Amino acid sequence: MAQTGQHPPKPSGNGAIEHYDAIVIGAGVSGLYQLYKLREMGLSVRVFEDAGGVGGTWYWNRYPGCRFDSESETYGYSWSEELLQEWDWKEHFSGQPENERYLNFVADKFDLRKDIQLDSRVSSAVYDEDAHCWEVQVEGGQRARAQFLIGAVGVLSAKYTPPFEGIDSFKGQSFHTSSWPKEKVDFSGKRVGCIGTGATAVQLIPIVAQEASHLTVFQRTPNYCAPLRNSEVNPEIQAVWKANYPKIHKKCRETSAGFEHEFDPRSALEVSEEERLALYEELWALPGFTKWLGNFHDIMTNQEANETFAEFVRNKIRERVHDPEVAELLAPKDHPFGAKRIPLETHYYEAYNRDNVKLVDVRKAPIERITPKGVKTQDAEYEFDVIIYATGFDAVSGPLTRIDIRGEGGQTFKDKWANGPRTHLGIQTAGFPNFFIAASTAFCNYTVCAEMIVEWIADCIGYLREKNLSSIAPTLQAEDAWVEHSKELASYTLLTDTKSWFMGRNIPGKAPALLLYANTVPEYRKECREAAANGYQDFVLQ
Ligand code: NA7
Repeated sequence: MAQTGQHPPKPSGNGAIEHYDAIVIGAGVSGLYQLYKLREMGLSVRVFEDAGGVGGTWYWNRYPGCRFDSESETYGYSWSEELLQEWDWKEHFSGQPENERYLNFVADKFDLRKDIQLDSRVSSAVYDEDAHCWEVQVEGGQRARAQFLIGAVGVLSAKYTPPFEGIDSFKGQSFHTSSWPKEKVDFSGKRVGCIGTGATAVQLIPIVAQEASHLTVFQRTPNYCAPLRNSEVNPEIQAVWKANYPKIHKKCRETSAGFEHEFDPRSALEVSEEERLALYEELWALPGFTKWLGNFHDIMTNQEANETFAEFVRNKIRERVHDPEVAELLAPKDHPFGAKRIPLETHYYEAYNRDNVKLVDVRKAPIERITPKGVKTQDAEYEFDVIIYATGFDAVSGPLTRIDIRGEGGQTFKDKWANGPRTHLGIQTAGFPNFFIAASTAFCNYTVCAEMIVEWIADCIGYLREKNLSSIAPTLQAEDAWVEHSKELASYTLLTDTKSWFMGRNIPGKAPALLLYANTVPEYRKECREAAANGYQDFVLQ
């Protein structure tokens, strides 16, 4: 698709300070909508985007097999009926190229490009307490000021590569899945090593296995992967979606996690084993996250209930993987089902039945170093032409703490969040007035909560302008209460003891804290709505 608008050029950096009403960092799902909303309200807005194009996650993650594991019709924006009617999703779980095209289509349709400066990484943002505004510095020296600063930097955008010794010595090609090149990587005839078995690797492994001469997968922790069951969207389905979008979106706003699936109100332990297994088989045959989010409600809160499904999944793995030893290695036993993000897969387990695929257990013999030829574990050395790092992200806080953000009294955002996120509503943090985080940090179908947050921010800015107020930030008491409330909700789940990006435990040295908000979507929406409806009582307004 040819893009129709022009992006503003990046200035040399020696010019005068530019002034806007609002600066948005990031042109992904949240940033594009935030720009649209604020511009509709008459604000002058500048978006600074690190990448060479719009799309955020869907720009960067170009690795083979990258796709939604949300149903396409629920992930697309809900806020423009015209857009909904014009866009045709091709697959039930749309792939990266189509998702990137979609976000480019949105940028063109709403003439967003003229306010989005690409290749522009924000290095710092400093609050000017006298002027109640933010001064932003872009790498290269450009400076811009605005009353409002919105971090629309996503939750999984700061890639993580383990600091393996010798990592730069490797003579072959190496790629992190989240900064994959635009040009197709040709694996044919190549020996490939893939480090990691998270949701990303699970999408990529079956495809690379087909192309490469040999693939070695380095697994530290196996995951409970469930079948995606993707398919093409036929014209009849497309028509049904187009006739029913308001209903679809309403449903997503009413369910616990922002999908069309809803938990079964029964306990897994109150039904007979026969009934339980019948539901598990039924869920297993369905596409998407039904196996997680359509399951018995206590799967996520009761260890015993969880174990009934965990064992069901292990048995599915054992059925599909021919070599019993490999099957046991792939069957998770050290954490509950759903305590880590469930990867949705297509022919993942079958990849291990191929002669050209080898699974290496790096829990038993960890990776010691990267060598010029490949990967050295404690008990062997593997030679590769290509190494793929599918090693994840410094989630949620990483994208923000990598920017030098300074609030009142010169305090740094990095220090403020040193022991985990500190916000009120996940949107604002005390001592950083007029700074908003436009990213969905709820356990939620991303766009569903992101849209709500973007709208909350726009309404809040509208309120300040209407009342002629210059700044807003939550009180410390409100923030403390939110942090405690979030911790309490987390304590009712099975998430907190597992080593996952949900808890920040995938990053050595990062303080463990549940990085996502463990409430239901309707409850979270209610909390946000009430915080505004009561005249922002929990906030300091100046
Ligand atoms: P994840 O889910 O964080 O997975 C990263 C993988 O990398 C995981 O298997 C890790 O093993 C592995 N890893 C990380 N460091 C090492 C070292 N040092 N040695 C061996 N293996 C290592 O990231 P993804 O990109 O797959 O998915 C992130 C989210 O993106 C996903 O949840 C979706 O929401 C989209 P570990 O499990 O830590 O033992």
